[in-house]
Amino acid sequence: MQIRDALSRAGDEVELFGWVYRIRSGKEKVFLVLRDATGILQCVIGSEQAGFKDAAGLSIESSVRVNGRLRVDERAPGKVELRVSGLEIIHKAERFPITKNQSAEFLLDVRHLWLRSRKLTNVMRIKAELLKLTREWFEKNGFTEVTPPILTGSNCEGGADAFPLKYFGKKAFLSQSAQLYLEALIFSLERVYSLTPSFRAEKSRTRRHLTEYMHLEAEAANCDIECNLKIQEELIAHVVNGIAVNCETELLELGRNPNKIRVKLPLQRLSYESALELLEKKGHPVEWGSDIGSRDEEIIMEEFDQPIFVTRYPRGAKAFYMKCVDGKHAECADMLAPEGYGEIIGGSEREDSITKLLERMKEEKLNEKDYEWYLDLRRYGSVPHSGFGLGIERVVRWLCKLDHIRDTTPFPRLPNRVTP
Ligand code: NSS
Repeated sequence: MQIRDALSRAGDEVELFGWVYRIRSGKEKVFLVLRDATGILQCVIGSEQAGFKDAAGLSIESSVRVNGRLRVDERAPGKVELRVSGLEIIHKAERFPITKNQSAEFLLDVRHLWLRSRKLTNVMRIKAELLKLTREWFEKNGFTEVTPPILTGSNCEGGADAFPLKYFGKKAFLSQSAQLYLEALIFSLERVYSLTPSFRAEKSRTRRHLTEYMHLEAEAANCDIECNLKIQEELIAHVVNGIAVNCETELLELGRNPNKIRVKLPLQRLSYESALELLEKKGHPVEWGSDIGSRDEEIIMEEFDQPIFVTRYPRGAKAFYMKCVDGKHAECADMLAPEGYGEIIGGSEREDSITKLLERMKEEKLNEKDYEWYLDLRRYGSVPHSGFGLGIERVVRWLCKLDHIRDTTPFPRLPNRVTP
């Protein structure tokens, strides 16, 4: 039996497996708080029991099997405790290196052990629910899941932060985005999505950049920017509102009020120019033509308690594949999360004319040869289409109200860290 079930079975005789989460021993009794994947439970062993001495000698994180009778006890966490009549020690742990108040760097060094903490356990559960709800939404809405490559010869988001690698004497990279491949796949499947790791060699040490992250991307044929934003809104509302219900316990334990994250549609839209006006008013002027940086987004989002879209950035500030409008802007939008969290989605309508695409590639000094196959997509039955990429860890950080993105993923990859 697991602990969650045991908590509602007062009066029953049960057997449980767990790790020692806390231990307090006295002359008469040993109090063991055990944890398993589902919760924590107080277990009491009296001095009259055969296992009393063994229990008193246990250490934090030892693994044990216990049996006995459950009874109501108002003072116990969960208000139920186990009166132990039998104890089997599976492994007596060495002295556990993690104690209270340790530095963030130390906790990263022992990440493989720190993953056992309540905080990270709750975060990983919320992340799993996010992935489940995401797939659920796409499957219900006619999208087919596809598996684009991670090793690539064609950069999607520009060379500066791509990880290069040796590939049998040729130049290759770790994928920054599956987008170009998803664009190829809409010509057969029309609506596709993928969930893959993306890699960014970002040297900037911010609280929202990982060098490896989970990238959820979607692409749809016959879909303009309006259709694109509608897909994003509905997806985010389904996922976030689902988490507010399905992960209530985990959110509360993380100190997050589930009602605070609920998304109400439609999301507000702010043009790039209005965003600049807001920044100017708040004493953070940004020059027209520049991208809106991390800090700027945080400042903008202090003003909102729902996610918003910032639309139509200057085309020079964005990637080559975005459709241009009015000669100046790109038909794109970033979704920013509230409470200062900033960008969680980047999306756009794609340039479907080969002539215009080639012009933009020239401007960006991209080598046509590297994108020959991609240009073919505009030669054979080109179609208006759109897509977007959502950073899974960015969304988890917002929902779990985490200070740093490193705690959204089991083994964070940061500029100064590839182990454990
Ligand atoms: O660079 S993006 O804004 N856009 C793309 O890569 C498009 N090619 C996606 C597409 O249209 N298919 O990245 C998309 C999202 C962005 O909004 C963030 O939420 C997330 O990917 N992202 C990151 N998350 C964590 N760490 C890093 N370094 C990171 N970079 C982007």
